[in-house]
Amino acid sequence: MAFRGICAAGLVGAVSLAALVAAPAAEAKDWRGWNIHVEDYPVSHGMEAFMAEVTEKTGGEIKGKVFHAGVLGSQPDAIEQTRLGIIDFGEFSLGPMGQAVPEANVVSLPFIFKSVEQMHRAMDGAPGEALSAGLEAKGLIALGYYDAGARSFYNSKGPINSPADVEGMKIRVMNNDLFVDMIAAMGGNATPMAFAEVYQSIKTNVVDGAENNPPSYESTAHYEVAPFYSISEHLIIPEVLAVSKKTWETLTPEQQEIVKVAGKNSTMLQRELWGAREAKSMETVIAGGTKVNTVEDKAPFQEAMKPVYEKYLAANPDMAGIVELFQSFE
Ligand code: BDP
Repeated sequence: MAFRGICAAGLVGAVSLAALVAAPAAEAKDWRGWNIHVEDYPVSHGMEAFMAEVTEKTGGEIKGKVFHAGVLGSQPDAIEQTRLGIIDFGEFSLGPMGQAVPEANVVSLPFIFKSVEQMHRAMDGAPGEALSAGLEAKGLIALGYYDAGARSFYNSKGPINSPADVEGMKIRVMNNDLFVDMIAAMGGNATPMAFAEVYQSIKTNVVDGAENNPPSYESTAHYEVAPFYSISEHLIIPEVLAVSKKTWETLTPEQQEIVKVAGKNSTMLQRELWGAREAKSMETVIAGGTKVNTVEDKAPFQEAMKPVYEKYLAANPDMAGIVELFQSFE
């Protein structure tokens, strides 16, 4: 009892001393940022630039660290933790986001965008605003939409040229029922799986392949175990740099403005870096032995996706307007 009393007294002493030393300055914020990618990746450079600008412009009131390579957990878990404010910010694919934010699923519909350029215009315009509103309703403040190019199929068996080539294949997909339906519509078997497990799963034939953009195919070394890359570009899924609404609400209006501007600047930087990395990644995988083929006729793939759209709209009739908004955006 006496011992505890001394400890308690010591603690009180330490606390009041700290309070005196820290005196008038506001408590500095120390943010944790989630990132799934390795340090040398366009997303990672964008996030580092964002954090550096926020720290500089707030005069150190907001500091933080970006945790790369998914060390803070898988993407679906990180989305939840950011919504709860356990993680302060992150850069997420809108693919797995669809499970939490219904609006996000619109950009996971195969072939919803006509091109990456159209995707950028849409995300910077009214469709992007509709999406940001959906994200905010689920506890995430969107600061900018990063580029993730287009996703294509790759596997260990052979080139894919038509949906029939996917038939019977085991394909890893991101965690979202829509992608399971997408593979099923071609007669394949989809396995939702964490990004970190894909390399080993292809290597040990748990799955035959997966699908992703060239930088992710290259940076994860998936090309070593799945050397057939077939340019199908069936998904163009933007990504979002987002701050937890819980964290956002602790900021002063001035700090919020700084964070917003830094988010926009980092988005421009990331999009610039993306194009160069895509080209470099293609060179790397080809030098590493990847056989690349381009799907000449995408129409059969688009045709095969009709039931995916129908099922999605039947289950989410309230999303019809936003699907139309994205499709009609020039
Ligand atoms: C990459 C995305 C990343 C996803 C990953 C995946 O940038 O957010 O986690 O694909 O397939 O292109 O899981």
